[in-house]
Amino acid sequence: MRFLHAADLHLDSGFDPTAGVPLDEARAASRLALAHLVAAALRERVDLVVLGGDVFDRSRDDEETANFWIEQLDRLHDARVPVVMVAGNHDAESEIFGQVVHPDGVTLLSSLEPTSRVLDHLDVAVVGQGLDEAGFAPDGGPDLAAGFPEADPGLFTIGLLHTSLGGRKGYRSFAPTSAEVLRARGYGYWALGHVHQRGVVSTDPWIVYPGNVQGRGMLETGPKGATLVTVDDGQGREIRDARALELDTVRWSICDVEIADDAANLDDALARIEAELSRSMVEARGEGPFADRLVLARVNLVCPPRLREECARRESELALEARAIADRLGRIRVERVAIVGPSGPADREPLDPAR
Ligand SMILES: [Mn+2]
Repeated sequence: MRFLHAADLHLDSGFDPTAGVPLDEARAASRLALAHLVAAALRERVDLVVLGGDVFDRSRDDEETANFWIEQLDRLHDARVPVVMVAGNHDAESEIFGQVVHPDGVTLLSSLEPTSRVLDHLDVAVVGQGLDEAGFAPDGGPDLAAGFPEADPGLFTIGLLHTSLGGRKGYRSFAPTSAEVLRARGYGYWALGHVHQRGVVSTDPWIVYPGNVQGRGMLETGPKGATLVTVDDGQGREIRDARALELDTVRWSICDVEIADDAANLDDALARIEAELSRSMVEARGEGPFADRLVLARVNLVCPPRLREECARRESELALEARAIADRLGRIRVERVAIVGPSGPADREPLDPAR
């Protein structure tokens, strides 16, 4: 049995406006990521897709967003791939999300109480509860997972929850809980959503944040996509593999370019910028439709104190030169050149109200 776990699609969300990417291009990226998610489900012949919330993005969604969403679900429906999902905090705030009539085979689990969708042909149960207004209390509302039923020993059970667990820097608290509470349910896999950074919280049982499908700014750098999970069909129903798929079409990247302590001046900075930009392009390269993925790079120029003055004086000139280098290299753009001290930028993960 194979299933695809994704979350935080934030359909039609824009990018960080300071990046200078036109809004329609940014919206196109979030839609393409969903199209790629569906294509991956079909290509990998998965038996099930589970979505951990924040499909919609509240601020920008409209009827067009809903139409695109349904179109993509129809592709899964036509291939008889069931979808089970819960509402995230952004879905809960979205007016249009509540009005969507989902195609057959798509189950939106209740936000009022924990419910299950049993897939008899797979011997699988998906148990979950979405977020609603109660989750918007300052403390993130109740521990929803604590109220989930214990696993049916005859089924492989997947828990579905949009949560910040014990709290996560940069994220609002929702459905707070702990790995211990999740473990006590006896499920085979916990499909979480909300934290945009991919992470495996535990492998006993598997508790996974797949991360968002498309990064939206410099707080969301690196590969983005979904998690493809393979479960042994024999006794024990062990998880054989939980693999990250890269599905993003625009890759956010931070390039640290260090200027040597003993450098006489900034003359070799440009060569180093070019090397770093090339490296991040190679890192972002994928296969097929991802071969020419666009990279949006921030260059952090790490300047020794002795050269800070020269760095500051030449900041805009360096930015122009870095942009010219990027143009020459190909599918990469420089969002900004920032002069930082040897200790690096102060804080890369402030609270992002867009999450
Ligand atoms: Mn969220």
